[in-house]
Amino acid sequence: MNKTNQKRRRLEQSGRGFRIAVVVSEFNERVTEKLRLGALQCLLDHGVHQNDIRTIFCPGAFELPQVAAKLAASQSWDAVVCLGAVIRGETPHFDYVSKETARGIQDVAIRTGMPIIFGVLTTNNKRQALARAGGSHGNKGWDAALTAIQMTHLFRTISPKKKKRRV
Ligand code: INI
Repeated sequence: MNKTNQKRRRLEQSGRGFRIAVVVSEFNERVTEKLRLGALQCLLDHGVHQNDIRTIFCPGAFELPQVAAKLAASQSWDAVVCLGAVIRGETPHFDYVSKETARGIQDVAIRTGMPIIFGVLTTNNKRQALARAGGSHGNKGWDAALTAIQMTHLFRTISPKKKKRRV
């Protein structure tokens, strides 16, 4: 499968009117740029207006939760999509970065009650990462953006905006 004939999961639900922030780690940029493009395409394909999408770049995956926390605090977004690629090297560094990134992102999500989506690849090598960034295993950036739309719908179902009571 390549970029053009990939089967992509889609939603019936639209993302029209949703405001979505996408945070992209620049470490392993060759991979994360492809994740970014996948996420952007998914949002546009689901009706999110390009003016309602903001992309922010950060140095590495470890910084993703910090940026997500700032964005959540601004209360300007329905969801934040975090994109990164942590690739195993020769030292235990991979374990610290990958675990703390995952923990940090979930921490922000639970603490803020906002959908903060984990679109971070954690792979043994660059080949595996590229396969998941628009290659034979799909595009996890696309999947993360889809999850953001799903979670925004879900949260609106759980906590609908209160209607004004008539007097
Ligand atoms: N950051 C990544 O996003 N991916 C990696 O594979 C990676 N490795 O392997 O080192 C990485 N390290 C940098 C880290 O995310 C921080 O930017 C850095 O430690 C400064 O806080």
